[in-house]
Amino acid sequence: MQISAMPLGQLTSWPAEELSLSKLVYARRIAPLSASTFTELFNRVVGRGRWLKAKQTRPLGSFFGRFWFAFWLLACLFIYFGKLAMWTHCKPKLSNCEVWLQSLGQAGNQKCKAWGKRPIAFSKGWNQQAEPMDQQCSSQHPRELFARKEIGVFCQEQPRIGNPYLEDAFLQDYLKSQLPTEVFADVSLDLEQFGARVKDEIDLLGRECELNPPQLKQFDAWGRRVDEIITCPAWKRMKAISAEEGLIAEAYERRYSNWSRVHQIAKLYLFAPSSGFFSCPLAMTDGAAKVIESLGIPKPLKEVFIHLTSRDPAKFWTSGQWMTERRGGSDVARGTETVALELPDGSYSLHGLKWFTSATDSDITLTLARSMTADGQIQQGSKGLSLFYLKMRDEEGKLNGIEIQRLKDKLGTRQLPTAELLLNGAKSLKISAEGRGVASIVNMLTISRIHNVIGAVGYMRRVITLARDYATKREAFGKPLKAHPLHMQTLARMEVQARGAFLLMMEIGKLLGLEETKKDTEQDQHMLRLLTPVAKLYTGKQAVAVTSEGLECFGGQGYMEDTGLAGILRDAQVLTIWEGTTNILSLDVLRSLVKSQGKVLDAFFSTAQARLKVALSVSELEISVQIVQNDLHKLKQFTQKISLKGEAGMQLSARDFAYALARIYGGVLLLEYAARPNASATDIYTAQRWCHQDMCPVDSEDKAGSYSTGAASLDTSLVYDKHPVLKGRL
Ligand code: UCC
Repeated sequence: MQISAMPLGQLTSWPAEELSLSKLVYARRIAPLSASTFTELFNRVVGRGRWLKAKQTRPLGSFFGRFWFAFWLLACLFIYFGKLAMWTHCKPKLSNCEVWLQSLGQAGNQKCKAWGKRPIAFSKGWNQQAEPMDQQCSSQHPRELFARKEIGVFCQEQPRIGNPYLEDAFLQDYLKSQLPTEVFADVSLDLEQFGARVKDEIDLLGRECELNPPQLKQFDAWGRRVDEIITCPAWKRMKAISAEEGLIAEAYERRYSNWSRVHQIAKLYLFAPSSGFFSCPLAMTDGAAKVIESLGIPKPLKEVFIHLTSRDPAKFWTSGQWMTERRGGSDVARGTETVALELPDGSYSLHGLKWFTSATDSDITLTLARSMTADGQIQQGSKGLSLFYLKMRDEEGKLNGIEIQRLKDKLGTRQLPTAELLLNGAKSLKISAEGRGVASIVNMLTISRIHNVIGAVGYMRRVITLARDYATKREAFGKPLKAHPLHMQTLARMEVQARGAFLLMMEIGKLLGLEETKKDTEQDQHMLRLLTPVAKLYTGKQAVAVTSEGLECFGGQGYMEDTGLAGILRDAQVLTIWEGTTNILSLDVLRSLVKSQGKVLDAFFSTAQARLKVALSVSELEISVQIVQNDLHKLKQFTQKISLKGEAGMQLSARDFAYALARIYGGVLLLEYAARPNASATDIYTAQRWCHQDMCPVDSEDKAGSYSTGAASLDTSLVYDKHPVLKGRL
């Protein structure tokens, strides 16, 4: 009789000769037997049953019986002690084990079977707690333990963020050292509460935005053109949160006078890396509010300004910034083809194609176009461009003479609806003087470039926070990563970069706050003009370098999309591109020099020297101060030498020149910060490490001949080595 066909209830009534250990064990596996039934049957088989009987009847023929008995006994012992060993081995380790491998959006496919239990609470974001492993361990039926073999018992604990304000000692100390006491008390409380919201709510929403990118629905079911951008609920929630938290309002209410910008920037810095790139529409919204304010809030824009700076989610509007057309994202003056036809009521109808428009679900936008005269004439170049304001949709929700051609397929920032738009009679208002479009929109550019800096520093901080946490959880070569000095050195270098970038960001925030409350000096104005492109280009590049280094800190997991880590690098890459590439911003630094007739540089040198003097009072900083002073001297000499060659002659060195400004000023800020009365040994060490890099690359490259006569043509020959272009064939 087959055991599988045998009713289990009849097992006890079976004659002992027909029972065997294998049948018994099999019976136990397919259905639980009570302990007493099992013992009775076992005794029958092993004790008084078949084996004894066989011994009496076939004393020599019992060999196979003994063999099977010994085999099954050993097997049972092996299984029992194996289980015990595994349980004692893994239980303490797994008690904190969370589900690193459980995939976002792929529940059921990648299940952590650490203690044999398959379904584990599926988490979409970094912060959702997976079920603690010891609970899983204790509730398992023994037969499920075998399932564990499929993936083993180890699950890496995942890196997490806590409250980003409370985890950021440098931010807290900085604010405490800079803000007036009562302002600090308010701001600190607000940031702590906001930090908790970032950790518990915003970060998860940000991840949801990443997993549910926007979609374009061009037609409805009946063939009507609708051009609807469908965004996920989390994206919409970000808009409401931005209003509630006053992420734009704070800067324009100015309740802390010139410190309001510092407060807003600190908040945006906590927000940006968790925001699912809602930081982008906020950057443009801030920029639009700034443009409108700098125009004196003209009557037709009064309501718009109220919406842009509202704390009420129902009233809050976001703005776009449409500058890029097919001919140019950098060379806006020559690349803009869009024309504006004046209508009888004084408004304008826009016609053109905008090639990249970010956050195209915004409520309003600012854009550039060329006014066309009644006889169809338009003026080319920068002087032909004016600035226009328009609403995306009319009161009924219909698009305002706009067709959404497609959404852009991007490397990163996939959370963000970036579109290609056809303007086919979009009704708009001209808000700048005729031909002053670029000069007017640069107010917006300045603000969105500052937001770019905030995003860059925010991403650096985020990847370091995660890597730092991971270094306590991940073991390699018998100890946690944090016990490996080489790993700590790598993280420390990232930290130094992030701190220098942070001080550049906050310095700009301070200067902007002074400008907006009319407390600034002429020197401050020059510094703001100069430092904005310098910080944008430098921190953008460093964000890519630091996030790339940061991904390495997680090994292969850093390269995985479902960990959420890979997206940090993809997203950071945009920071060097939009709002002006590194070279365009280097040229903007030159523009600021030329336009101010060198006054921005005078302001730079005198401010740097004055601030360095403060640092000289601390003996540990002496050598570093000397390094920076030497570099300042070299930079000054280089400037005098190169200025003789004129603007064109300076272009070849523009990037290295901007880097020198960034590194030297970063050094000045770190040294001054490290020299304050309550500075820590870490502050001093940070300043020393920063000053250890090549602070004045423009000097070293000059000495290496990079800007010499012939260097440009040698560069071209190198790039087009044996290429037809060098032989004039292309
Ligand atoms: O739109 C984009 C994406 C939006 C998303 C933003 C989110 C970021 C936040 C991230 C958060 C994490 S990307 C597209 C951005 N496009 C650009 O950045 C354009 C890049 N190109 C430039 O910057 C060029 O250098 C241009 C467009 C400024 C060059 O134009 P022109 O007309 O050739 O330049 P001109 O003739 O030198 O300057 C025209 C006027 C002059 O003033 P006037 O006429 O009074 O002499 C300049 O002094 O504009 C003035 N000007 C400036 N003023 C030019 N640049 C500046 C400046 N930076 N600051 C002050």
